[in-house]
Amino acid sequence: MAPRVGIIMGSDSDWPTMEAAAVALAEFDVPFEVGVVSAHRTVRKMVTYAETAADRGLQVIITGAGGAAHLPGMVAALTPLPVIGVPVPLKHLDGMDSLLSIVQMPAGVPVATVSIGGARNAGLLAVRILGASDEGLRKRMAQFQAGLEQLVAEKDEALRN
Ligand code: RP5
Repeated sequence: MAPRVGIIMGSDSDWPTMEAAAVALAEFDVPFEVGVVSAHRTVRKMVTYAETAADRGLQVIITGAGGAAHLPGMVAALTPLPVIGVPVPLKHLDGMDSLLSIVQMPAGVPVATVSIGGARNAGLLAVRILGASDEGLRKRMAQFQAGLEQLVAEKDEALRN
């Protein structure tokens, strides 16, 4: 199946954080591709990736980067597709540098920024975006949400017994 979501990250060192996005997409059987694309070390690759993504059939791009995390914003500037940004926490500054580098975009160039290290939510958000025009996925997301509610009810019950 052709990938509908692209997961890219600035370095292979981001993968332990970003893997959760892939896991979430796999749970919903959404085909995806994964790659390392750096805004600083592989500038031309980044431009080509972002500029060709829509024509290649991608519908959402999940981007993760740490530190001076310019990848999400640059990709958003180069593609009309929705871009989700994952601030990857590094050794210093607890990921605040990554978050602030990604979240404060200028008007006109949105990046849907999730929490520091929040790659699972990035995957789930991509499913929701696809689900807006895919009834099957939308129903599965509703079931997933019902499952969360059920889980909390069971934990609540267990606490009181
Ligand atoms: C960023 O620099 C990457 O996204 C990564 O989070 C960080 C460090 O990269 P490495 O030095 O581990 O390759 O561009």
